[in-house]
Amino acid sequence: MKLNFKNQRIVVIGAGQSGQALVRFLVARGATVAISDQRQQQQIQGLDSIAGLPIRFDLGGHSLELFEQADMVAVSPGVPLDCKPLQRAASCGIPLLGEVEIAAREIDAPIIGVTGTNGKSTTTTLIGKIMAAWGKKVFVGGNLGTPLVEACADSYDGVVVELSSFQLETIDKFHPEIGLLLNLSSDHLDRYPDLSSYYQAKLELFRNMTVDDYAVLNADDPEVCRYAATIKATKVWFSARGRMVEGMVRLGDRLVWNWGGAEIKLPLAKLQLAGEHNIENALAAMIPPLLQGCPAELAWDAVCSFSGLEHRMQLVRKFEGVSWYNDSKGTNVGSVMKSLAGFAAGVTLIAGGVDKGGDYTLLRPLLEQRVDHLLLIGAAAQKMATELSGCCDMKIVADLADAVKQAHEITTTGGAVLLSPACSSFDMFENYKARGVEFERLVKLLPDGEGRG
Ligand code: UMA
Ligand code: ADP
Repeated sequence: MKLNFKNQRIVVIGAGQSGQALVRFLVARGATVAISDQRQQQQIQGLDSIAGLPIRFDLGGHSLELFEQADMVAVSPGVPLDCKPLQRAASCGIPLLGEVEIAAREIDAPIIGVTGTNGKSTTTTLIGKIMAAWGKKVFVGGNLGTPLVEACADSYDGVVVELSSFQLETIDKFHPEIGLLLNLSSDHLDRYPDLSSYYQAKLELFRNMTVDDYAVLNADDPEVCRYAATIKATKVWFSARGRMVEGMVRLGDRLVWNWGGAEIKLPLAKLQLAGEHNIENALAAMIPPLLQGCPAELAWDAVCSFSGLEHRMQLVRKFEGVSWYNDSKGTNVGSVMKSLAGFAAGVTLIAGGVDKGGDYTLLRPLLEQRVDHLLLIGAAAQKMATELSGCCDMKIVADLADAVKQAHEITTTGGAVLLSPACSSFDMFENYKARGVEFERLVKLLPDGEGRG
């Protein structure tokens, strides 16, 4: 059901990408809009895009009376629901709706929602590539980068949206036709009191789905299997370890789609994306388009033509016999484990940033086997050093530039330097992309013939 915004007093909280997109959307629908952010104007990027609009700016802190007098508060994903202004609005009985909920009410096209702890962006992108190759006009966005509300400006055959737990916390009637849960492991414990609350936020994806909808689930993930019974949608499983017969399974050097009596086999060798985890992503991404009737060979060709997103295990440079990889999107312990698993030995790992409450000790076996040197940066450095003490040679360094300089000096020929932080970036950078861009810049500037002996 569409919401009526005409002459409604709406406060948008958070003036980042989602907040700015919400403002444009709400103003176009006749709402009386105020935007509120704890940061000062000069600290916020992109405000120019809404500067000329007839809205009230409440920057450098949240004015509580604004929240008390609103008809509705539109919530950016990065704003926790327990912050003071949202608590105040809630206590006044004012509805709090997230950007995804607001956007989805306006979208007529079938929605495919992708969540999980890791692999969301890659899988979302792959589904988008398949749909485009199939000739569909498709919107691809959400947590991936373009806020979902941008999809309301046009009409599409299909919408593929990456959904974070933050975005799913503030849904109400949001109802995708197909929902994917890729995996569940520890993340964002700086926002959630415990792991179960984080998992519950992810499971909100399925809350309004019925047996007429599809839930695409990972049969290899014990936590996903544990929660599957709570999901009402028809389950379609995938397994990179050949765990079941019906669904999308990897069997040896082939993937096999067994559904509705049909069996289709496709060759894995064509896949460009490296790593076991990307096989999981590829299997999962194939399912929604196939359920919608896309020819399997066409879909698989689209998956195989994709070589990966930036800031995920990207080879930046081979320099003086050392390979430098940017995995700035490795922002939790589980993703760093997958990234390290791709190396045999001889790694210098650069990690650290804002601690998200992850259990770094899970990294110990992989560090012992594959990492020679660990260079730690940012707010979490001391905590990581304590939890990982004795695994390998390790050092807390001043910042990313210092880490790159020292990595250049200590990494032996034939080895690799990997930026895979296991933390978010917000202590030192605008976001993970800015961190990855800076890493690449520093690596490309490394002087010939200096440093390593
Ligand atoms: N803010 C307040 N008050 C608060 C808290 C925050 O005013 O109490 C303000 C901040 O000062 C800041 C603004 O809120 O100016 C930022 O809002 P936001 O964090 O929601 O950021 P956006 O720019 O709108 O980006 C969001 C997602 N960010 C987060 O969820 C943290 C982006 O995901 C997403 O791409 C974008 O919407 C478009 O949909 C990024 C992310 O890090 C990639 N996501 C997390 C992750 O992947 O782990 C969940
Ligand atoms: P997300 O959007 O969920 O953060 P991405 O596709 O951006 O996921 O990948 C981020 C990092 O997570 C990658 O660099 C990789 O290390 C790891 N990763 C990707 N896919 C998976 C997966 N299916 N399982 C576990 N880790 C993964």
